[in-house]
Amino acid sequence: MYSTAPLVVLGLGANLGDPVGQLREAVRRLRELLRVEAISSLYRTAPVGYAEQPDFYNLVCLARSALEPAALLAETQRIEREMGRERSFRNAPRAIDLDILAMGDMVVDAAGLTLPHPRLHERGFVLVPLAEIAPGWRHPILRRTAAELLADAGELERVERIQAFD
Ligand code: A4P
Ligand code: MG
Repeated sequence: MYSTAPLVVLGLGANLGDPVGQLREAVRRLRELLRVEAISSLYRTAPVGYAEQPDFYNLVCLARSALEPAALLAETQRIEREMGRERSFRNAPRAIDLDILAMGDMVVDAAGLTLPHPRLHERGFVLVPLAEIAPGWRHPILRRTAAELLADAGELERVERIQAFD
C-alpha cells in the first residue's frame, strides 16, 4: 500500500548556473515521481572532496515511494540528465546531483547503487539538513539517529542555513 511505502531520504545539491533555481526544478520533478513529505531548509555549504569549486546549495527531502531502488535510481538519473548534468569527474561541480541517501531499512550493495549512501554520516551537507527535518531517523547499519550522527561527526565543512525552502 502506498501509505506504507518505505521512507526515502534524498540529498540534493547544486553549485553551477542558478543552483537555487535548479534545486526548485528538481524538487518539482521529484513531486511528480514520489510523495514528498518534508523538505529541509536551504543550506549553503563549502565543497567537500574537491575544494576549487563554488559553494554548493544543498537540501534533504523525505518522501514515500513504492518504486524499487533500481527503478528510483533510474528516475533520479533521468532527472539529472534532463536537467543538463554533465558527468566529468567525481566530486566535480554540477548543475544538479540527486543522491538516494536511504530507502527504509534497505541495505543494498550493487554495482550502481549503494544504500544507505556510504558517505552520508561524514557530511555536514547531509547531516545538518537531515537532523533538521528528521532528527530521529535511524541509520540502517550504524543504528544511530541523524541527531546522534551529527553530534558524533566531529569537525564538518561549513554549513550555513539560508532560508526555509518553500
Ligand atoms: N550510486 C551509488 N549509490 C548511489 C546512491 N545511493 N544514490 C552511483 C545515487 N547514486 C548512487 O554518482 C556516481 C555513481 O554513484 C552513479 O553512477 C550511481 O550509479 P554521480 O552522481 O555520477 O557522481 P558524484 O556525485 O560526483 O560521485 P559520488 O561518489 O556520488 O559523490 P557524492 O558522494 O554524491 O558527492 N560538497 C558539498 N558541499 N555539497 C555536495 O552536494 N557533493 C559531492 C558529490 C561532493 N562534494 C559536495 C557535494
Ligand atoms: Mg551523486
